[in-house]
Amino acid sequence: MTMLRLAAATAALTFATGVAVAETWDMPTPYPDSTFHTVNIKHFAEDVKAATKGKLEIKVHSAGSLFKHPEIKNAVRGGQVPIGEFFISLLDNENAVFGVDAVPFLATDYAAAKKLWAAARPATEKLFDQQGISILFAVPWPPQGLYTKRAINSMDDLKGLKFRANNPAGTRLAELAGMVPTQIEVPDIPQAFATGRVDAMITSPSTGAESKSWDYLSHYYHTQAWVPKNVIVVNKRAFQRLDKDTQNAVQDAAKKAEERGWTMSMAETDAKLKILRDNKMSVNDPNAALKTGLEAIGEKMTAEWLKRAGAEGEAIVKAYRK
Ligand code: PCA
Repeated sequence: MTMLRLAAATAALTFATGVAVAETWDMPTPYPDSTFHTVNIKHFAEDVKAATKGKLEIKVHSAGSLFKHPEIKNAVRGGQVPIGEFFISLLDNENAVFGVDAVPFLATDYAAAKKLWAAARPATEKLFDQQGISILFAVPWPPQGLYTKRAINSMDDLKGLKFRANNPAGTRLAELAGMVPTQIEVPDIPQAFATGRVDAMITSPSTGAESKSWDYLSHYYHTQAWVPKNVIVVNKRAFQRLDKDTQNAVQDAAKKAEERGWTMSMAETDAKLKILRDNKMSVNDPNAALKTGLEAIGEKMTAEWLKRAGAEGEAIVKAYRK
């Protein structure tokens, strides 16, 4: 008998005798293992395993290895997997509410991001609920900055650049700045720059450092343009199938993971800016021309977002600005 058959036989036996059966949940995530989000999620999985004494094991499949990033939400929705992580603003085209944290310059630091999440969470939960999905926790990336191959002193310097986007808001920003956007996932960044498909991006110091941006880029501008989030969601039916104790263990671990994740994120900016500097990237604040130019795009995109998000969007922004 092979080990696999033996394991299957043991599981069946355990089931037959009525002793709780260990369950494994496959969890697709989009980002590499060294990303702090992935580290946090693995910690979450360990907490769940310990609290349930191994009854529920969450197996993390990082870097889009089980499902590609754009497919993860629907994989959870359809029950192909019970749990998953994705970049919430990726769904901006499905419903503008999902894109509120990627509106440039609406919320640019952690305190604002926290307020914005509190304002947007109820509407976000409602939308997911209609799809049979519940939110377990959400964790922000550090504020987003601009990476380029040469000095950018004005909005004109951006014109014509091939811009790596990671959501519809990035695509729109590129268009408004006269750049040419291409959607590229984090694990594919080094290759996309190396082959010349793109030559600029806006992302966190975390992703720039993890992607070794100094190998193909030279300048980073700390624009702190927005603080976008990843969400970790479960399929409601899969969650309801768990016994009460296991459900509680998952929810407790999720609560801890959300707190830990925000703390980890806040520590990232300084740590990863140092890595960029250590690797001879030029790290600077944007000059006045670049800053005001990007802010003008932010204002335009805020107006566009409010229009798309309608009354629901207005309520979110009102609650946020209160
Ligand atoms: N890194 C991810 C999402 C935002 C970030 O900082 C990315 O670049 O796609």
